[in-house]
Amino acid sequence: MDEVSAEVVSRRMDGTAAILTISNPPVNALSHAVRDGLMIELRDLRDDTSVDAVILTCAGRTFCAGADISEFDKPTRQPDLSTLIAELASFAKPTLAALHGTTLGGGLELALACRFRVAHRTTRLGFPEVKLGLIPGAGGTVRLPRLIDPGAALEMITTGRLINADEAEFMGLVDAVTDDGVVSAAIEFTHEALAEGKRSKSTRDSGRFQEAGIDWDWLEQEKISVQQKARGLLAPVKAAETLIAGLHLPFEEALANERSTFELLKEGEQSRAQRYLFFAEKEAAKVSTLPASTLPRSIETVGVIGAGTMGRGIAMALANGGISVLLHDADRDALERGLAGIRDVYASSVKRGSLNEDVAKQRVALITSSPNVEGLAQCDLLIEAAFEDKAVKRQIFETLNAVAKSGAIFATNTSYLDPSELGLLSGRPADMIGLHFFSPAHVMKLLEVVRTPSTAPDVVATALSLARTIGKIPVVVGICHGFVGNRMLAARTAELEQLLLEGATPQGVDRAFTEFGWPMGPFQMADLAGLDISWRNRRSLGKKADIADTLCERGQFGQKAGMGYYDYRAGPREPQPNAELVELTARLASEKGVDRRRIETQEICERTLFPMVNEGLRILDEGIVARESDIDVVWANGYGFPRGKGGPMFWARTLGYKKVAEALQEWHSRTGREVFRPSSALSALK
Ligand code: T1G
Repeated sequence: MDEVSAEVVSRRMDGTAAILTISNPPVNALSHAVRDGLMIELRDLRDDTSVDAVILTCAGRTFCAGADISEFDKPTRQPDLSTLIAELASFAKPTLAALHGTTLGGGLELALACRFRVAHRTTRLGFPEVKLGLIPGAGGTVRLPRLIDPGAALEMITTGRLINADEAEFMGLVDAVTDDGVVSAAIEFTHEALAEGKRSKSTRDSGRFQEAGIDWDWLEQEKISVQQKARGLLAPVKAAETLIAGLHLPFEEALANERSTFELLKEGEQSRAQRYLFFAEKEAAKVSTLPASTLPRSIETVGVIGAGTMGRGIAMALANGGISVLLHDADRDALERGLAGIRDVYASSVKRGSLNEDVAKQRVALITSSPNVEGLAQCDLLIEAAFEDKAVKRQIFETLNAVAKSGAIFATNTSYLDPSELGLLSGRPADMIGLHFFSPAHVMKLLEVVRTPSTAPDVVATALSLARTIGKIPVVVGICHGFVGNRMLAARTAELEQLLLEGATPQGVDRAFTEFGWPMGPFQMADLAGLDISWRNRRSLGKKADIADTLCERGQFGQKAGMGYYDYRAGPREPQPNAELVELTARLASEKGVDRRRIETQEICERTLFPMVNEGLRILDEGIVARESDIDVVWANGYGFPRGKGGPMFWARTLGYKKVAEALQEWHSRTGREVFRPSSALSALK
């Protein structure tokens, strides 16, 4: 055993049971040193007659959280995980995994190779590989459906959903759950297993899988459902196909089939993009300019000012993270509507089965309300989520300055206003920060943390700590109009009207976007959000958009009005072409002397996505973000940029910035429109 391996795997005896402890912080990833150390121990223990059982456990906060993702771009060093797992699975003497924390991916595969599994009640288990563009590659798709219901196995592996220990015990994935020390529980379980000659349900099967109870038709239906929801992502589909194929194959062939599919995906662009995003999200939460000694302030109670859509969503996001919330709105009716709306959201989650009823009650109980500002005096953080109007926000912060306790943090959820200005108006510029949530705020992962030049370091640290607590992915951004996401969204949107005038249709543009992998296209999104919001924004800035303005003047505000870019009179889920829009665009094109023609998908993507990449490079060049990858984190978590493409900047790099620059230069020469002028940053890159 080499020096490193000896450190990461240790052995102690408890009677005749050997306890192997892995210690590879922070998450006990199954890096080479761990695999090497375990293999040496197992080979030593295999024939040791003084040892009659082996228990695997981990030090620190979690059992193995998977393979070491950082090793995937390097040559695999032996023993690889499959070899180690085969060694463990072939042990004649009882083997047990003592689970705690987040037992994930390869860590769960290691546990599946053991005869038994004992878990602490707080353990969460899952196969998140599909989120990395992968499938389990060390037996997960083969052993799991042989241990638990194959349908449940397929759902776990194709969604990457984590389950808790009780659910795992119910499914037969773990054999015992304990509220005490998991190693001592495992030792006790070992003694029982040895005494009773307890046999586990074997996950091995030398012949074809002949389990009569399997509903093969249902599994095939589930696979089709996975394909329909995959939106171009390969991993979930391959996971379903591999799991089902593996049930028809002899065990070893099934393992080989799984491994070859895993290796193919690992080398593919989608997994590279998704693994890039995984690390980019971790990086985005690190702010190198914060002094190392900076500590976050304690946040016990948060005041949310404004009980509208955003205020309700923010209140729920905080309650979902276990934080007490005081929802304030001077308008009592608005406050009542806000609370009723929150209760409805939780009730529908419980009804859908996506939220436990007791948990929902706990979260609702965390949200109190008051129409009086005095109630905000004890809040540690006050988040303004009022109407997007400077005068309204100014009045709110002046009031907060009068009632809030010293050291309270002020945050604004503004999308476009300058938090620096609001900080000065509040009288507490050092305590002011922007916390830009994305609607629906209790669902969307992204949180743009807008740092002003006056924001104190510990206020930034507090925002990052809060994001982690409530399960948000923070990106620290500087100040410009629209910060990062909305500023680039404006660049992506700039050509949409011109495309309609030149002959494109909302359906054609939206189809180009969904074929690219977006959850929906820009016109569907506009109709869903409501055209009146951007109409009000345009008028406040003195800007015009002939087509959108005309639709709004006609009261065609989108889905909520039954008409927008689409006609929803047949039902919100059956949008039809808006015949009046067809007539309007043809008339406007004629008036403007615009020749109409068929516009292909590639042109639609170039004229919308290349300008947003160009704007992203300007944003990076201006220092609004610390890293190019921060921009990808914004777009993957706030705007649905397809994760299989890594984000706008990763995608553009994969295409080649030279190609992007040349295409923009061509469109700029052809049209003269500013949106196509290549930024100096882009020109420097090509
Ligand atoms: N490999 C390498 N580093 C990892 C890692 C991993 N699997 N998981 C976490 N880290 C790093 C992370 O980058 C961060 O580093 C630090 O650990 C703390 O993470 C063969 C192929 C476990 C729930 O996908 O979901 O097994 O920033 O801040 O919020 O079939 O990390 O401190 O330098 O996220 O408490 C499958 C991914 C791999 C799990 C903990 N496993 N990790 O969350 O801490 S593929 C995963 C997570 C696989 C097999 C397949 C979370 C966590 P740094 P953190 P956390």
